[in-house]
Amino acid sequence: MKAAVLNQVGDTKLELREDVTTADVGPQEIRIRVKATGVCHSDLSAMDGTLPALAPGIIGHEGAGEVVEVGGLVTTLTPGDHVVLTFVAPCDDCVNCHRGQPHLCAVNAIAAFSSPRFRVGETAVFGYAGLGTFAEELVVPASAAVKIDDDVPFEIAALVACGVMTGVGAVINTARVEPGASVLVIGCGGVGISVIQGARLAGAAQIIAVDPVLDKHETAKRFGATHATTPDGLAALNAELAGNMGFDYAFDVVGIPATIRSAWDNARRGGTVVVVGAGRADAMVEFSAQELFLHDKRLVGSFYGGANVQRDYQRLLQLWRTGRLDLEGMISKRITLDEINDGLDALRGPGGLIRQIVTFS
Ligand code: CXF
Ligand code: ZN
Repeated sequence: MKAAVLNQVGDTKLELREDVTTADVGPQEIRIRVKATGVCHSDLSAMDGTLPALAPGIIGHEGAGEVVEVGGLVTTLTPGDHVVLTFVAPCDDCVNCHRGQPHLCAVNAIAAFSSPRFRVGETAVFGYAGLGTFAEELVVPASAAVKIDDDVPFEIAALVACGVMTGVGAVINTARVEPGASVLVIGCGGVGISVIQGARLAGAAQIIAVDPVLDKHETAKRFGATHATTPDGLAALNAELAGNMGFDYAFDVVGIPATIRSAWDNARRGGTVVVVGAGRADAMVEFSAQELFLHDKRLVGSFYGGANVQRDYQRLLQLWRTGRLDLEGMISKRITLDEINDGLDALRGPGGLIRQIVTFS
């Protein structure tokens, strides 16, 4: 089958190959034919070493498709089912799953680093984050797929698998923003736009979008931002809207020290700072010991929007069905797998793209 292979971490191009094969389907696994996958910033982060990934590998982690084969012990899915994938396949039997935090289950994520599920000839090829959706097919644990209704377009379903779950989940699961709140969102890519949509759903009174790219300001407003500015303009908006006291909630959706620090600085005393951006392991952020206690802020991380995928995918798609979550509007461009390197280049550039979706026939 066809897949886009990352030969080495550090490569800026993927190699399109026709001779990639998948592992056989194990008793608890399923084979998926990928129908749509988003191009997410974390795919670039896998390529450049910002986030951990093994090479050779197939990246892509925001996908939806159709079940084409199930292992002998799988009772939850059957061939023909339409599914949204998850890069955190819960094992259902670890402390995190038992305490109701399946998004923190590391069992299958760790396994993905030791059990490659693709091959090229005799060479083992890893799937990024336990998936690898830049391929026509993949084999995953059955719990990496959540069944959805057949009438949901695959490109809409794919968006839910990473960006929308991560962004909306950060607002409703992690921060639990309440009606009337003021919400600052730093970074307006696919996840940032999803945070903005989540804040709108939660009834935030003010949603302040920050991005250096001017094109993204109108986009942010289309999805619910009440104000938009460049990083340089943030201090003036803090003064105008909050009397320099800061906002109730501040979301960093970039993941670099400067933006995390800016989220902290622009949250009010007693407010909540949420780090959603996926940063480097060696990027350090400084806080003084005094400000950490004196400002009485909650500083929280949000991984995968605190997802319980069996509950939340359905919930997000219901919000889409009833017109409360705009997913169509998040698709900037449709491309084919053959065009993936152009798509990655476009995402590296400064443009206002929210999501490019790779569709498969
Ligand atoms: C990432 C987090 C690390 C694994 C891949 C997905 N989240 C969002 O893109
Ligand atoms: Zn992602």
